[in-house]
Amino acid sequence: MALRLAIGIGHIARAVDPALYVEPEETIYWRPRPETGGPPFDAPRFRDLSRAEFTELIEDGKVFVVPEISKTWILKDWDCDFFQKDEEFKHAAMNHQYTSSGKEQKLGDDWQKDQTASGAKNATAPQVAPFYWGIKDVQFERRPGWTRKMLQRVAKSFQVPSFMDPTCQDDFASTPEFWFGSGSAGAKAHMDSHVQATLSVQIAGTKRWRLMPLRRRRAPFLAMIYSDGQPYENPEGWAPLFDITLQPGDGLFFPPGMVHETKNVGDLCTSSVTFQFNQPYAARFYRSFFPRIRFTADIGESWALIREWARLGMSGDEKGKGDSYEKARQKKDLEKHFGWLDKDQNGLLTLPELAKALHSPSSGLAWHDSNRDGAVSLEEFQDGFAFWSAVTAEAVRSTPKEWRKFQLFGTIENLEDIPGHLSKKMRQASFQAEMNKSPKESGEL
Ligand SMILES: O=C(O)CCC(=O)C(=O)O
Ligand SMILES: [Fe+2]
Repeated sequence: MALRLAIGIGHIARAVDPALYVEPEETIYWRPRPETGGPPFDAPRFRDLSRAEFTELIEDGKVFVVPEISKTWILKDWDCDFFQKDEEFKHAAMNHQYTSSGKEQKLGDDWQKDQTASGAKNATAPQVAPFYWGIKDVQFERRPGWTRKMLQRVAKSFQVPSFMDPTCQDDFASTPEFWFGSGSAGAKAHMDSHVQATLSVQIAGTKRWRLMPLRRRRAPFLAMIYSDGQPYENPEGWAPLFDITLQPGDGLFFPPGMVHETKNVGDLCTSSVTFQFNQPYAARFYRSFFPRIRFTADIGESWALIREWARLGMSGDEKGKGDSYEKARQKKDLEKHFGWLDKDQNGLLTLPELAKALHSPSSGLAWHDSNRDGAVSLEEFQDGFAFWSAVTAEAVRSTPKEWRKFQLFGTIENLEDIPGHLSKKMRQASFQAEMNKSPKESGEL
């Protein structure tokens, strides 16, 4: 460790050597305004966002509410009674979360008074199980009463706000899921695996959301730690950073990697819809918090995406093994690749130049553009690449040998497919490894 530190000091002006890098303080990064007191925070509310302001907020992974987002939408009137009585939708099956009764519940059934326990082992958590209609999945699976026409109807019932990229229309149209519940129903704290930012629009009733970003890690995890209800039981505890109450018409935006819990407030049956969107990605958030992102299996689907951004599409290291910071920084391939991308040879990579190598050029730009001047210099590329490479190498190196293969691309499609007994062993080993790290070491990777 001493050696790495000494090497690092040569580059102290660029605190990107993972051995020295400190992730942002959560309470400072996400506080709505500099003068805001301690957490939990309410979300800032924005009524007149420009496209540029919205892009910056999402790329940074910020949490915010846009009131009256659904003012002109057809679905703004789709409350619980609507779904129960609608001639088309009432035939569709939905899920009763956290229950395994096997009984197929239909939207048209008499479900609104159901108060089945959620089983949450936490006094402040939602104690009643909500209902979930994930009609987005009609694209991939058959369920009783589901038709593609239903999804098409949903697609015609919203409008992508003017501050969002028009391509989000297709994203919204392919990702909607509806949530319902009465009494103190709600979703137990969990993190979803998707890599995009999320928008939840409150349709009817009042709902309380509590959010906690994924936590800093001292050891890599290959087993999930943020599935439904699990955050209540992790050693780090459940410490929400945000506590937000949504009224009908409110749209809540939050980044990937955010643990969230919901709970109805009041007597009305709540109805809401959730969407994901691909433009933009939270690329600056991923860069700032990459050590914990790369050490947390729950957000593992982002690793391949980030690999492409960090490498600016450069081939090589297909398995994603990474390298030491110094070695990665000095790689000759970087200059070659940079020169190939830099069409006008002015020493700076701009969006159009990145478009030839990346699926999401703006994300590649956001990952590397530390000085936010809208272009990537060779030095920024070297820094952003070496940072990715070294954090990646550290995740692999500090994983017990027998499980290292799971850190590499191509070994297993989905970390969720690791068998339960092995997963449990891995989780215990990772928590143990964290406990064994001295506080002195914890500031480093
Ligand atoms: O709306 C809810 O109650 C839960 C939503 C949720 O978990 C999600 O949108 O990912
Ligand atoms: Fe969720």
